[in-house]
Amino acid sequence: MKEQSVLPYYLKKSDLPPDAPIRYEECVCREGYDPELSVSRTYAHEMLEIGIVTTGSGIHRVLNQSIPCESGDVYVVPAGIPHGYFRTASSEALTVRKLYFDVRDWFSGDVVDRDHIRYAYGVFRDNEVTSYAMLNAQTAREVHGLCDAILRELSEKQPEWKDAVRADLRLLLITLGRYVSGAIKNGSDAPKKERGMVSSVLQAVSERFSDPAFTLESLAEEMYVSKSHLSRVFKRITGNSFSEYLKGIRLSHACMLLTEGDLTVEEIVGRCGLRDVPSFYHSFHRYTELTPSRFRSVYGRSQEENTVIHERKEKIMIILSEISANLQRGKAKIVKEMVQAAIDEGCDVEKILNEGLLDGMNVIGEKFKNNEVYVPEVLVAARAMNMGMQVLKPHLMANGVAATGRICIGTVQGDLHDIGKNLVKMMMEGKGLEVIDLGTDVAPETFVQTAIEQDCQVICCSALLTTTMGVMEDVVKLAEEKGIRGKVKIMVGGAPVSEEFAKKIGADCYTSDAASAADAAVGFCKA
Ligand code: B1M
Repeated sequence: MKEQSVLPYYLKKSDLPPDAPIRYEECVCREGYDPELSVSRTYAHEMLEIGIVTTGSGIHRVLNQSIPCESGDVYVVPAGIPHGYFRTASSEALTVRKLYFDVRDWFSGDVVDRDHIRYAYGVFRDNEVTSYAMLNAQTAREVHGLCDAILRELSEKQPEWKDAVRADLRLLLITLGRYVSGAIKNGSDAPKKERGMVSSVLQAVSERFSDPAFTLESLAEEMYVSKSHLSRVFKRITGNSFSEYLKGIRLSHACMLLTEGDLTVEEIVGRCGLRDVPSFYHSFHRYTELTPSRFRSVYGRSQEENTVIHERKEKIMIILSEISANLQRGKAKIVKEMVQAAIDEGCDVEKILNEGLLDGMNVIGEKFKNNEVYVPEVLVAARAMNMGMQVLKPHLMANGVAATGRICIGTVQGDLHDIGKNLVKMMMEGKGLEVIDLGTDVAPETFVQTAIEQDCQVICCSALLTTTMGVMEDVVKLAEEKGIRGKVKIMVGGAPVSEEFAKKIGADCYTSDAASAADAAVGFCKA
């Protein structure tokens, strides 16, 4: 009997910051299944999907294998694996909650590396499928607990939530990994040492499957055990022969490569540690019931799509460099048009901002410093930057989510630089904050008076000149004098400002860029 009570909810989308490394989806599944339709797929190969069946029962189809699923089951699907959930005619609606963990931005270097694959790969329960893990309701409780912890971190630990969530996600993956190992057939009865041995094998496979020289023999040698012993233990605990298991991993990786790029079969064989093309064709067909080219045509991008994507990327690169070049020449109208063109091509707005507009502004800044251009050139470049930002603004806003809070922002007294301040304002508005813009050359009294009269939770000060940074300290002091320090946070930023400086003057927070300033402000407003 499955325990449904452990699944009252999972992470709620509305509670996640917009840039959280998690995508959330709840899907009500179709009736019946059709292999041609089971194409739901984690998008990037760094993504891991965790699907929890919350109601109903049906079929989870993974790589042409059908696994009966019911409420309480948790599936861990590594990236790139085509799969789909389908309800059976007699069952109540089959609902699956899905979490996608995007590890690209989150688990760099040693933390994640291939951890998620390591832990998610190759495990099954009472089943022959080797490319996913199916966990039971008890596991769900633990997963649920960890997700709860993530949720708490998200709401309580702003702005350090990224680190906290990263740590929790890691724990989550490790927990899943433990269950993945634990879910191995008869795993719970096997001696600890043997289970440890099998975990090491699973780990080694996930790390080294692409090496054709990787075999059970070489592994046994490294582990100081006999090949036959290792093979027996592996088979007893997993129910799979090592060679079949390794082949499964290699083939599932081949599936991913087939669907995601335009590599030739020879290249794919090379990258998956497979022996040769003819044996690949043979095994692939046995594994998926499709030929590689049929698999690619069903699940992957067509040649035309790949060409279109490639051409689009190139076109976007050209537009971005045009934006940068025209901004440097102060061609505001062209910059505006180019920004719109980049948007029309589907380019990410942050990419347009960073690799187009800010890139151009940085070049101008450098030239200004080296006396290669002078104030008039910088002014026209700044105008072009502002025009470009105006086009981006509604798109940055559309990316945001509703958040409540009111802040006031300005560039401090004596300072007329407003591009960075405007960017911060835009990002904050994009996150749903109400932003009162005090403009440039703002006196400490204006900041503090506005915060009192308009009931702001945060005062944001921007400064670009070393000579005007000191005004920020006056803002902090005045806020103290007026008795609002307990309820109003003060954030500072701008090129010459630093964390150390912020601490020294008693500000609450320093951030180096507009996006993290907006994150921090949302955190303060929620607190
Ligand atoms: Co002036 N300027 N400028 N300038 N200018 C700098 C800042 C300078 C570094 C150039 C240089 O010498 N290399 C230098 C300052 C040296 C210093 O003190 N350390 C300088 C100088 C000396 C001057 C004048 C004194 C020049 C003169 O007249 N001889 C003069 C001062 C005028 C005044 O303010 N009283 C002056 C004038 C101007 C213009 C008017 C011509 C123009 C400003 C136009 C405008 O803003 N509307 C201008 C510009 C454009 C620049 C540079 C080239 C570009 C600044 C910019 O907009 N960057 C700049 C050189 C450079 O930075 N490379 C320079 C793009 C913008 C997006 O970045 O503002 O840093 P930034 O914002 C960043 C982060 O800092 C952060 O988020 C943004 C990115 O995401 N951020 C925050 C900003 N505020 C934040 C607040 C936060 C958090 C993050 O929380 C509250």
